[in-house]
Amino acid sequence: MTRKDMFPKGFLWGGATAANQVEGGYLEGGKGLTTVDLMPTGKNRRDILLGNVNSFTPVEGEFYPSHEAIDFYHRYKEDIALFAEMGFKTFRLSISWARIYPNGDDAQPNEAGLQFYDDVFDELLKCGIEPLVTIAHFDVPVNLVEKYGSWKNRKLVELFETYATTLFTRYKNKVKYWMTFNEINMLLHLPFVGAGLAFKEGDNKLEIQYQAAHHQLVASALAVKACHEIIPGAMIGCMLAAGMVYPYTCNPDDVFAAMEKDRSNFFFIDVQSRGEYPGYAKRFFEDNNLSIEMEPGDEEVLRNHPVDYIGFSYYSSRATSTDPEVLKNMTSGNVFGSVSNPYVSKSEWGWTIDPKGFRITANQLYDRYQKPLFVVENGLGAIDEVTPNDEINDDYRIEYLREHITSMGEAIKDGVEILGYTSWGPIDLVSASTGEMKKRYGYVYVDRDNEGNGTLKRIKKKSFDWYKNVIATNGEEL
Ligand code: BGP
Repeated sequence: MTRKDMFPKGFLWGGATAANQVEGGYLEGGKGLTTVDLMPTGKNRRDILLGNVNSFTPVEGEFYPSHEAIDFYHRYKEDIALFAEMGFKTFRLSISWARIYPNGDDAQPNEAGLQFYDDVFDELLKCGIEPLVTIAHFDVPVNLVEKYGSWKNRKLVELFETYATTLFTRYKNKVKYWMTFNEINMLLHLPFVGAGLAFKEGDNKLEIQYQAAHHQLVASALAVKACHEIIPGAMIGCMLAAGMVYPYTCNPDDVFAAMEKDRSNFFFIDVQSRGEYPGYAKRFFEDNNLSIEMEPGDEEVLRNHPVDYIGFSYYSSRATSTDPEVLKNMTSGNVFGSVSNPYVSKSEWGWTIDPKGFRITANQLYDRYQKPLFVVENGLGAIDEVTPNDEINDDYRIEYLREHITSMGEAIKDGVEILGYTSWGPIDLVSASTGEMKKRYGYVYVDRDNEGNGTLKRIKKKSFDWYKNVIATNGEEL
């Protein structure tokens, strides 16, 4: 398929990862334990992600996939060479807070951790790949959870500001594109993942979540401020787990319910981009008797330091209804439960596949914020088979990506400004929701299974050459 001039010159094609899902080396180079290091595979995982955490050290008999992940910590040169071969213009990675501040509240940063990312950035820049850095992608140093209760405590704002400032100062000559919190709305859905929140019996969970949200929002604005002060010309964005919520019918009750669901996600970006709490959020706090502590000066910080661009992930659209019968028929979609939509298909993990929804979502975000967007995650998690000749014929992945990239191109034609596209997991990595390895997103296969067996060998899939050509033709050939 050929598409002429759909993507602007300089469009940033690439791939996206997160420290905890690729690095491994979980206690190497002075790194401290993070929340993700306590998330096992298997039946106990879900409960922990939701914030029911019984142990702040790894438990004997459990398997923790982040501890070794795909060993990017030792193999980053080999992996970056593969990204360079595909022609990546950018590579999205996150920095592990606990590599820089092992306990989160140390007086001095850990030089070995800082040096590791210096080395990674140097390797990327040597290959002509622009780093795109997420400051916090689902990991909080465990010490901060135990000592302060993580993001529910105001103290985290100051500690995060110190951490972010350390990064800007150290990497100011190497990194121009930044993002504060990955999928900031995740803290409402998987609180231990999004904000390191571990609950006790009797806790008012909703209030704690929104208190943590307020702290992250202020911390994010302070990071924007510091970034602009320290790195002139840098761009720093927010990051939303996006995906429009469709009303199941045109019954106004369904339409309103869908709008409310959308707003529960937009809430974060409304604050980060428009710089103030929206009226509907104030009403929500009142209706639910939530009292959120804010300090004098917070409003001003939020107002004065909005983000430069809107980063978002898109995997699926969602749907909702007010009809109890319809609500019985649910499906997943990146932990956002959704009513099953009869007009679209689903992945092997039940995630809705809706390329048109991508165009709709991009338009919706641009209409709302009028700021450049950056698609920083999109992709298909699927089971891959390796043939005896070491081939992986992942046509299903190519098809998913082709349709989504086409839809993104349509959004650009609609007038939406998009800076770039980094598909999720250009190399197979650990799944955030399930901890599995067999849920694969990569153009590059990694020989490792759910139990941690395998040689970690990298093998190019069929999609590798396909994506290489997409980049080489700037999206003209899909
Ligand atoms: C997003 C996260 C990523 C990533 C992706 C795919 O929510 O930002 O970290 O994992 O989803 O999800 P999963 O790994 O559960 O398939």
